[in-house]
Amino acid sequence: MVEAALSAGVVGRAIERKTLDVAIHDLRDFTTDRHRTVDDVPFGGGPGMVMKAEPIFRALDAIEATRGMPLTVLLTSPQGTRFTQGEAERLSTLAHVVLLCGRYEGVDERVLSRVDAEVSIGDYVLSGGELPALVVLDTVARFVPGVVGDDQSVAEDSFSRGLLDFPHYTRPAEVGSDRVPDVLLSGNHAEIRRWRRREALARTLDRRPELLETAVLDDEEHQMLVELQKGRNAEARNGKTGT
Ligand code: JD8
Repeated sequence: MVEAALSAGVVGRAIERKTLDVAIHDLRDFTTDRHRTVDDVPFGGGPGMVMKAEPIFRALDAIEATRGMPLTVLLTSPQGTRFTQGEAERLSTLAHVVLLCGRYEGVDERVLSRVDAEVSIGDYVLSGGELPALVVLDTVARFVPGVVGDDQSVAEDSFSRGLLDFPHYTRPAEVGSDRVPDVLLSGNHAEIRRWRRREALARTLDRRPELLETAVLDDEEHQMLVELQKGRNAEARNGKTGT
């Protein structure tokens, strides 16, 4: 599952080019019994199985020995603190990060003695930590210089600015009767930039208003936001009175 995901796309190509160094480790390779057992029944009883601590400790020891310190260990878990764009940027500056993925009901609590942080990608239940680990890796990798072809586009990525993205269009200029906004065909790049900033603000106000509390806006964007809010308030009033 992890190998397949890492062979594709921007991150896959960065690994091929050696811009990113990613290794996958199978916890079963760090077991000592004939059945390569990584899980066991929970103390105290109950349904499901728990990941054993020792294979995880042996795997971390081996990674430390072969790849060296300093090493930051993250455990993907529904109990983790929410993984964000800001956290991804911070992780991208670290020399070496281990993403520990569990399965079953989770890992033996004593594994946490070797874990620097528990991260969750969101409030929904997945069946294991591999998809979250891939999400974290993909997001962090984009901040590593050279992974994304255009550094400019990383800096402008919508969540790095704290806003939703503006609408995108490509050819043809007309699909049925649905036309691309004239401004995008105008060749007026100052106008296009202004339109995109206003659209990004309008969408954020409409769909994710809480993002505006922490978004970094310049004076012109603040002014745009004030105008958009006036427009919305007017609409709300007219809605009430039926005008
Ligand atoms: C790691 C095992 C499955 C979780 C019983 C289903 C992250 N945002 C997230 N949602 N789910 C996970 C996640 C789920 C995991 C493991 C991460 C290891 N499971 C368990 C508890 C309930 N099963 C996650 N990050």
